[in-house]
Amino acid sequence: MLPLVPRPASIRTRGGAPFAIVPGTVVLAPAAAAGPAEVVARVLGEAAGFVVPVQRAPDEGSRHGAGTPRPAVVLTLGGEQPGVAPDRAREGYRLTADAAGVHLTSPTVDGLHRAAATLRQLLETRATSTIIPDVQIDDIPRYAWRGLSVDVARHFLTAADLESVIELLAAYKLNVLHVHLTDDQGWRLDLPSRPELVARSSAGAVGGDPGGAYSVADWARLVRHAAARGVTVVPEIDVPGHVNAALHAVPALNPDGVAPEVYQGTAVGFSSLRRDVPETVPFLADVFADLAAMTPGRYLHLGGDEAHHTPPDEYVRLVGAAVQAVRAAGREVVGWQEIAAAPLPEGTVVQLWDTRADPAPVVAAARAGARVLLSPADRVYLDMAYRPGHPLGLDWAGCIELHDAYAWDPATTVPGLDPAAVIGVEAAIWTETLRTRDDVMAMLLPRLAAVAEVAWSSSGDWESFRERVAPHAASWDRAGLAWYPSPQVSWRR
Ligand code: TNX
Repeated sequence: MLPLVPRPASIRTRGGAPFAIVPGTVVLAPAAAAGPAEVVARVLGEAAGFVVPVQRAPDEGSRHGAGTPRPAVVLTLGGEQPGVAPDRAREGYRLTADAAGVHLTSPTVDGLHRAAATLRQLLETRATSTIIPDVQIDDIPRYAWRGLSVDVARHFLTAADLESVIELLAAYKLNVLHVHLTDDQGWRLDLPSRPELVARSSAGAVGGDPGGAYSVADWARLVRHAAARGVTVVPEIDVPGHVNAALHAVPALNPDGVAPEVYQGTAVGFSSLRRDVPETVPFLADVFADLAAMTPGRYLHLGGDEAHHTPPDEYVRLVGAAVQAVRAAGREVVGWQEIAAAPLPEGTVVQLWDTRADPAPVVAAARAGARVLLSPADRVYLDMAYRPGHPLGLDWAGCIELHDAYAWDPATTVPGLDPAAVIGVEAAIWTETLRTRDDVMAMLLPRLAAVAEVAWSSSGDWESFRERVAPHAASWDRAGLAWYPSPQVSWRR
């Protein structure tokens, strides 16, 4: 059994001679696939201990021509799969290896990134790091949206920390990094139109810990880093609740013009924007316009959760104003499940999280044309402790061991929800109790690998997963990533 996570749709091992990386091995790719080709070359080079260069592929169709006698890993764009939904087919890929060469084929660059992730696991989780077995892998994701939401507001993570999170996402074929940039405790992204937000509200964090924020240049680098691995960044500005940092930085957002103190606790639901304050709507327009200008991609996330101090009618009007700001910036809306109470444009992504709440409004929103992103807290809130007494994490949604994160089916988890409305699965990690990169990694690993398989693979098999994931510990160790040695797996390091 090849130790691949998430499990590919089809693996045929053929028992012939393997491909060996030797001095002289090259990566061949057309110019359009230079991104994944660089990733593949780096992975091969690290496994082999010498530099593997990238060369521009000769014209399509002539790749076995006289000009390429050297052992090669060849990337090709093509191989459309007719009859498969385009949002899934675009990331499908084929990987074949034999003694003569390795071929990665996908209709898109993103799909070549997924193929590269498979190739990387074939090298890093097996005993001989320079040999690829004689194999044909045909693979396609179950869901188009496979993400992780990271809270950098309660505790700050540096851009370098987030870059290592992006590496991890790419390694497990996750394609969305959702960044929860603002909350009561801090505002973490500098916006050119509103410099006072970061100037006044980024220094602190929960418990009086040091804060921080991303500059415009940091953010641009982060977005590029993600794109170079086939990962899309979805930034979240959380309104109309979770806004104490904004109210602190911008006194005019307060009805009496008086800014509240900075907040370093962990309560939720006490702050709110106000529709009758004249500054509110221009503020929403500015922040979402800046966010759109700074971030490529289709979506902006406007939060919308836990606005316990916003009267229901005002909540609907404020979410409406935020939706308008996102649309005016040319983007589509993502919001936490509470936004289902407001009228939403067709195609809005509603992110379900609160497994204690009645899902009926989300089911109704889906019937009216919304798509649903599944983040059920009792399965994928990776800030929940692994077990009672675990030194990190919360437990309001229960403890989540590796098996709990793995053993659920997105198609049946919400009663009454049309499975066709599910756009995907997103894990989340909130940082009230997590202060460092190691804290975050030790909560993500190994559970993020389990969620990745739920989101990518069409059927679950726990016994197979626990065997396949075991040797991944060795690559986490080599990469210097903290992880939790769940007793549910016989780890191999
Ligand atoms: C709920 S999930 C929250 C966050 C907390 C988290 C802690 C959501 C949309 N809101 O504000 O950080 O629980 O697990």
